[in-house]
Formats: sequence, structure tokens, C-alpha cells
Amino acid sequence: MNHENPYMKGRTWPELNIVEALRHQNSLVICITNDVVRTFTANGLLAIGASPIMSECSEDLKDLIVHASALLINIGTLTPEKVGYYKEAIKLAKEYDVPIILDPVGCHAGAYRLSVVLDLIKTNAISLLRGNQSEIKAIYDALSPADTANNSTAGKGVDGAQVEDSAVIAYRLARRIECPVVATGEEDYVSDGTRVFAVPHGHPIMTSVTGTGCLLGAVLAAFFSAYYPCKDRLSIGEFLAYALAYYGLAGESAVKTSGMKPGSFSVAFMDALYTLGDTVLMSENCIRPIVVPDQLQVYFVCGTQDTGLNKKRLLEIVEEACRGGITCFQFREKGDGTLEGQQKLELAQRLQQICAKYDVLFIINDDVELAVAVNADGVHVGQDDMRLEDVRHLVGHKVVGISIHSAEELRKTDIVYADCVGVGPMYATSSKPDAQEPCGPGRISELQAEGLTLPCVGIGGITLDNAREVLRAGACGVAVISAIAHAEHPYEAAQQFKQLASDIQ
Ligand code: 3NM
Repeated sequence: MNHENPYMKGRTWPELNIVEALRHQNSLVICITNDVVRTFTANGLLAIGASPIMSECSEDLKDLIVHASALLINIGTLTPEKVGYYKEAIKLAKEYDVPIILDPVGCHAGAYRLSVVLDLIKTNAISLLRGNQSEIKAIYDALSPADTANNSTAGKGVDGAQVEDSAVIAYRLARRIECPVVATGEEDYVSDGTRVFAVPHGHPIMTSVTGTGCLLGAVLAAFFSAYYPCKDRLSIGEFLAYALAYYGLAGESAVKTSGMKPGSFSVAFMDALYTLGDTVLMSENCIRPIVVPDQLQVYFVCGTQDTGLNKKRLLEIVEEACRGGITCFQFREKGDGTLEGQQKLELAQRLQQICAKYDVLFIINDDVELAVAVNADGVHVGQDDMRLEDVRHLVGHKVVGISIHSAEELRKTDIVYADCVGVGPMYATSSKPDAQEPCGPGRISELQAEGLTLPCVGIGGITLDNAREVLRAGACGVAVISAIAHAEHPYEAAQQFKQLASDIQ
């Protein structure tokens, strides 16, 4: 589809070139890693075009850190002496603003390992946590004891089992510790605390070659250090998802050339990391956006039509709502006297900055071109807007939301192109002049019985008094305009919705 974007006259996005950027940068990655994987890690880093160096004491690290682009701490062969060194290394890296990538090897298998990892996380200096799903779950459980009720994932050795809800865990942990979290397994998940992605690549034989997990930590460290040039068009979550995909696709490619033999695979894998370039990442399904229920818990929708056409008031309300705990904001600028063109774009950017500050998902209503131009987290469209397939084509891996009012609409919606759904109007609303007749919360369960499995929110006339019914009917969250925008204290209203949604979850 040849499409002119009115917000981006003469401007085009460069091709995805993250592998090229990584090779160009030739980052020095300092690895404090375990005895089992040193050679494999160094070779793998060289193969992708980074520059590895292993460092074993802080006297040495003091000299190296000045030139470093990233520091990997892998706790594989842990001793009490090493813990002291990790802490000194973290202090040094912090001083020189070098990102720290933590690989919490085996922390699900032993209390001492877990306590060390928690201690390192407590420094608030970790830039990226990468573990298998059992390790990530163990850390999450330790930090969130209230959510551990059905803790059934037993670990064995340092290899992880597949953990249910790993996507949700990655999202929650990323918010909890304020850094991106990668949870690897049959399918890998990554979250930066705002977005969540699944990466369905790799091959089971990778678990038969020791060091493939540890090398991934080092490779992610190298990629992380090359993020800066891509930051205006890719969120860190999406960027890391591509890095994971690159690694997984290299594994798949190596299986094709070497067959299923661990020895030959190991050699072929190095070759693939050396040979593959950005084109391998071009396929549409290389990474998959995911919406987890938590992201939709409190979904605030607003535009200047809801604030008496007052921009400043809109910005204030959105900031208060973010502070109060909304998880998602949709910029919906619609109706007489509302902004268009450059003014709308500038307001969108200011709202986006506020949302980014609070890790709130930033969605644009209807205006797909604007969502692309400002690089929003997602777009929400109605039944009469652009075809969903075309929306997906234009926005790539952004979140795509769709309004569905009835079973009939559900049947004619190309739901495979959507990530989440708004169902409404739940109750009578005065915020949308052309709203349909209220359908009640029952409509959500009805649509779910008809096969709707995507996470959904109820919308329309929702207040603190009736929100519970909507959540109990099967919605992940509530979407509101007036209950927050017209509240005497939007901050408190947002906080109360958040409390209510968390209590029911
Ligand atoms: N969409 P309030 S109802 C934007 O039914 C919107 O799809 C609806 O505003 C739908 O929370 C609605 O003030 C208005 O009722 C929601």
C-alpha cells in the first residue's frame, strides 16, 4: 500500500538497521561471567561484531570501565568473594554511566543465589535483567509475596521450566524494578514496563549446548549499548525484542545448516551470528506485540473536547491521572473546534512525554498516521475507520485496539490484526454524542462466549460505582472519560479506579 503520511511530509523512516548499528559501534562489553562459558561468550560477542573483555577484579575493572559500552554480570559460578566484586563493579559502572546487564543464573534453584540477585537489584542500577522464565518468576515471587499463591513452577538445575504467564510476570517485574526484563523459554518475552513482546524463535537444541543462555545475556548487553540511534522509532522493549529475535533466528538458521547435533550446532551458531544481518528481521512475524491484562486496568481516554477545548487543562488532567495510577491513556481528539495538523501533533507529543514519564501506555484514537508520526505505543480504531489489516500494515508492532459493540460486529471484525478490544457503551454516556444504546456489562461475557479471547475493556458511562460489575463480567479493565476528566480531583479518581481494579484482579 502506497500511503502518504500527512504528519511526516518528506520524512521517511530509515530501514531497520539494528544489527548494522551494533557492528558499526563495535561496543566494548565487559563480561564478569562464569567459568563454564567464558570462551563461548567471547566468541559469540566477536561473531556479532562486539568487542568482549573478561574482567576478574576491580583493580582491572577501574581501567576498563572508562572504555566500556556495557557491563554484563552473570552469577553462574557464584562465591561470596565474587559478590563483593559484583557490588564494586556496579558502583563503578554507575559512576561511568555504563549500562549493567544482570543474568541471575540459577536463582530459582537456591536461596543464596536468589538473595544475591535481590541484593544486586536493590542497588537500583541494573539496566536490563535477562533470565530464563523460572529465574524471572523466582525474582518476581520474592519481590511480590502477595501474588505467589499458586506458585507451582519448580526449577531443576539452572535450566528453566516453561512458566505460565511469563509475559505478565515480565511486565510486572519490569515495572517493579524499573528496568526491562527478558524472560526466555520456549517462547521468549520482553517487557520494558510499558510494552510487552513475544519472540517465537530459537530451537530446542540450544538448551543442549551449554552457554547459549549466558551468551544471550552478553549479546543483549551489546545490543543494549547500541540502542541510542534507534530510540526515536523503537521503544526499548521493541528493540530488545528484535535483538532476541536475531539470536533465536541465528539458532534456527544454524540448525538448518548443521542438523540436530550439538557439536556441529555450536559451530554453525557462531557462523550464523557472524553472517546474518538485518534482513533476517524483516519478516512480519519476527516479533509479536502482546497486551497483558494489567496494561488495560485503568484506561483513560481524553482530548480537548472533554476539557472545554483547553489544552493546558488536558495536560494537567493527564499528568494527574498518570500520577494516580492509570495504566493506559488514549488521546482522542474528536469533535467541533478540536485540534488538527501540526497543533494536534505537538499536543500528542506533549501528552506522550507525560505518559512516558509514568510508564503509561500511549494510544492514539483513529488517527493512524499520527500514531506512526509520533511513534505512539498504539492506535485504537472503530468499526467504520480503516480496515484492521491496513492499520496493522501501517503501524507494524504497535498495539492495535478495536471497538466492538455486538456479536455481529465481532463476526465481521478481522480480529487477528488486533491486540485488544473496547466493548461499549456499558451504560449511558454523555461523552460520545453518537454512542449506541447501552448494552450493559453482560455484553462482555456474551462476546467472550462467542469466541473473543483478546483482552478487553468496558467503556461508556463507567463510574467508581459501577466499574466492579464491568470487571466481574470479564473485562481486564475500565475505560473512562468523564469519571476522571470531570472529577473534582482526577488524581484521586484515577487512584480509586486503580485500587478497585487491583482488588478485583
Ligand atoms: N466510546 P465516558 S463510549 C469514547 O461505546 C467512547 O465505543 C464508546 O466516555 C463506545 O466514560 C465512549 O465519559 C465514551 O462515558 C466514554
